[in-house]
Amino acid sequence: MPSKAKSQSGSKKQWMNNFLTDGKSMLLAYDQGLEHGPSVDFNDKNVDPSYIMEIALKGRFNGIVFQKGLAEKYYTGKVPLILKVNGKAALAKGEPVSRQNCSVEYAVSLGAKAIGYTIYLGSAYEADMFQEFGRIQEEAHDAGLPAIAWVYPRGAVIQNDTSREIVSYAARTGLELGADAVKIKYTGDTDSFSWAVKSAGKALVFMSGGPKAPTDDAFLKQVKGAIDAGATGLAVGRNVWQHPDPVKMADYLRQIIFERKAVEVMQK
Ligand code: FBP
Repeated sequence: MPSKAKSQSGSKKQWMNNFLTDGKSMLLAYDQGLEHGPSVDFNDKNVDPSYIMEIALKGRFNGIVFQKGLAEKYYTGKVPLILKVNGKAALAKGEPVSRQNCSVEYAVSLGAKAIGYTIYLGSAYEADMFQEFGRIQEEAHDAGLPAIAWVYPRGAVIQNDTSREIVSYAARTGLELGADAVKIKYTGDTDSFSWAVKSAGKALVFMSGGPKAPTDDAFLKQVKGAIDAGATGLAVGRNVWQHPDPVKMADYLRQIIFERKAVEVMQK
């Protein structure tokens, strides 16, 4: 009995439709409490997941990324949910590995409209994550959900995780493993990021935000560079919810992503 995922292969289904506005997208990521620890990234305000849910709504984000515990206790259903089904903490040292902690079925029961999964490309454990993602992607498609892969090159063999060569390898890995969208780091300029976008083929490309940039303009220029390179959008966390006015930052991002404005001519 072929799975639904198999019977839909080759079809024109745009899996990411729930997260797109005119083909573009802006996602809010909030799994840093697990990934980095609360004392590294959070303050009195943004340690509260309800505050982030409010930013997602007021900032008109196309989606919010939560781990299952946050989704169970804080998700209000007003912004499409991407349920991250694996994750790791920052305390253990050595080659990175991130394993499944939530089933696709349970993610669906929490209201997920997409599944998120991190793959550490280059890690000694990459094969385990490739295999696990392969199964999860098929289960997600069977449930009618897209699978978004955070593809982060990491481990002792990775010298520079933002080089053209490595970021495009991450993008291609996501495509070949069946991701409907890949979340990758910015390479630093439009030309090199264009190659990563080409390498991702029909998998949509989301730029990962990274630590808070020193100025708004510095961050907005990266976003503009990624959009000019053909990225679908941005999946951002700290540069929004660490901002003193996250809704204003979301407005700047919308002007770049949806209106294609240059940073210099934006309404501020
Ligand atoms: P940021 O915009 O805050 O960088 O969030 C994007 C993200 O992918 C999060 O989903 C995740 O928690 C974090 O980055 C992982 O960061 P790291 O590069 O330290 O693994």
